[in-house]
Parts: sequence; C-alpha cells; structure tokens
Amino acid sequence: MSEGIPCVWMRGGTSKGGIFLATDLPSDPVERDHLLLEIMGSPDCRQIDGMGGADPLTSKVGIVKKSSHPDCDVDYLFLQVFVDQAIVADSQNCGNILAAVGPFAIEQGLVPAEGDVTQVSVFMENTDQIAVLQIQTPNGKVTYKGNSAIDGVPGTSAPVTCEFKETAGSTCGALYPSGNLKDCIDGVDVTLIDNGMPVVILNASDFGLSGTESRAELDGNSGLKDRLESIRLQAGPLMNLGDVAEKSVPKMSLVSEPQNGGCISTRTFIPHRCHASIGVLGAVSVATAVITPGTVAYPLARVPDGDQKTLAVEHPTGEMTVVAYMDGDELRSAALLRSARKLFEGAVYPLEK
Ligand code: NQM
Repeated sequence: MSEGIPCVWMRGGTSKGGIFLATDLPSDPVERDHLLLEIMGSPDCRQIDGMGGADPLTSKVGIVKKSSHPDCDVDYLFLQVFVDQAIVADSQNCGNILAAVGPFAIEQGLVPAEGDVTQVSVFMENTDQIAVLQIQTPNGKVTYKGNSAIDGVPGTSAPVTCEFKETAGSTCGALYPSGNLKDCIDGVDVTLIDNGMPVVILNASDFGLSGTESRAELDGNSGLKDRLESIRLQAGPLMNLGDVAEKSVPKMSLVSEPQNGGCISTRTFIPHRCHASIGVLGAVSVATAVITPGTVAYPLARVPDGDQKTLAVEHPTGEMTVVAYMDGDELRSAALLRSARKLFEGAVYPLEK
C-alpha cells in the first residue's frame, strides 16, 4: 500500500475540504496538484474514488505553514480542485476554508493558544493579503462548540470572526479593474469588481429572472449558463485575468432587490455552478458594489447609514452579514462571522503506483 499523507478534514464556514501542513505535501506544484486530484477523485462528476464531495464547495484544499511574514502567524494557500476536470486552481482565495485554518494552526502547534480567545494572523498566499481571525480557546484549547449560527450550516458552533483589510484589487490589481463602475458585455450591464474576490455583478432581471430562484432551478437552466459563460470569458481580460476558460474566477453574481430585510439578494455562480450560499470574499466584493453609486447593484440595494454598516447579503440559504467599516464613502475593512468544525484527522492515500 502507498504511504498515507497526514491530513485533517474540516468544515470551514459553508465549505469543506482537506487541510494539510505544507511540509506533508510535495513542494513541486505539478506533483502536488497531481496528488490532490487523486486524493479528491477528480476528474469525475461523482468523485467516487476520492474524498471530494462532488461539489466545488466540498472539493477544496488548504495548505498551511508557519509564516515567513513578520506580521503573520501562518501562511495559507487555497487550492480549488475542480470536480469534473483535471484542474487545481490557485487563482482565488477562499474565506470559508480560511475559518478552518485558524483552529488547525493552533491544534497543529503552529500558533500557541493564548487566553480564551486566540488571534491568528493569516497571510493569504493566493492574493498576498492578511486576514485576522479570532478563535475560541477556553482553557488554552480550541473548542468548536458554541452558540453561533451561520446560514447554510445546521446547528450552532463556536464563532470564528474573520477581518479583512486592504483586499481591493486582490487578484485584478484594482477594485474596478476595467476602470469603470459599469461596463456592457453582450448587451448586458455589468459591474466588474475585486474586493478580495473577482466578481461580475449582473442584474437578475436582465436574464428574465426574479433573482429568488433556487440553486437547482438555476443549475438546470443551460441557456442562462451559456449566457453567463459568454460574459465571463469576455470579462476575464477586462479584469486583467486573461483567458479565464480554465479558471475559477471571476464569479458571476446575479443581484436583485432584497427579500428578507437584507441589503441585496444574490445568486452566485462559482463560476459554473450556483453557490448554495455565497463565498466570504465574494460577499465582501458584492457588499462593496452595493454601497457604491454607479454600480449595477446600487439601485437595487437597501443601504444603512453610518460609518459601520451591517450589510446582510441574501443568498439561496439565508444571508451572510458583512460588517463594513467605512472611511468616508469607502470601505476600510470588513468583518464576517464564520465557524468551523474538525471532522476527521488521519491520513489520505494517493493511488498505488
Ligand atoms: O469567496 C466559493 C466558498 C467560496 C469562496 C467560491 C469563498 C470566498 O464559499 O471567500 O469562501 O466562490 O468559489 O467557500
């Protein structure tokens, strides 16, 4: 039998995946990616011969090491393992798996627990940016138990708060990489934005949709998916992302008026399947467009006043609250509540050679 690779399987926010110490994986990216495809069982739409859950949200990997950056505790590289294609993409961050990185780092001894709440500063290698997490560590030990609920996950857990600063232009080089608040592609108005995640924002009504359709209904709409992919492929170069045919960014977020007291309603494709909720940094990018006059989202949105805005971004399974700290009209930093859970610790096995 081939040798197992130490790994912890974790839920982070509304995503799930394998978290590895960098020292346990090959340092050569080609070798590493090949191994991760085998571990997840990709490419195969059922991922039957691997650990992946046959959904982009459960086919994720976090790689963690002690940080080489003076202000950070750990470095985190996120990899999206495609389900039905032999692709492992490092072109995006994942703020959900990030929530699992904090407890993992403490439990693996990379960060000492300090007091009842331990702060973990994470250097996000995908975009060279920093996130600061607060992890519950009563009596110096990580706990996953608590009273915090997040939409898309049953029950309650210990809170993991995530704060992001200076995420503008994380991957595209500028908050509005095309230089415009609004562009027109295939006759449809779009806002191309990157505040931690490259997102194309579109008005759901331009596609004959109410924006409240279910994930299954949208995933079954092949005409819609074809139109979105045509726009996405053209948005890629405008967003300084080049040819995005084999990339997981930009995401495509259809927006409409809020239905449940939030600031906006969303249905987000990541990028080919509809998200069960919305990504963390995806929500930060949408929230940023929501508060900015001139974007596609602004006229549909309900925006509270004040220097600290609580922006509930509605999605198919509830809402994701982004707390936006403002500097005048601009978003200075954003904080979000997530949670995590350790599901399994052991070894995963690549195919025998
Ligand atoms: O936007 C899904 C997720 C994500 C990414 C995706 C994420 C983020 O829900 O920060 O969390 O957009 O592919 O895990």
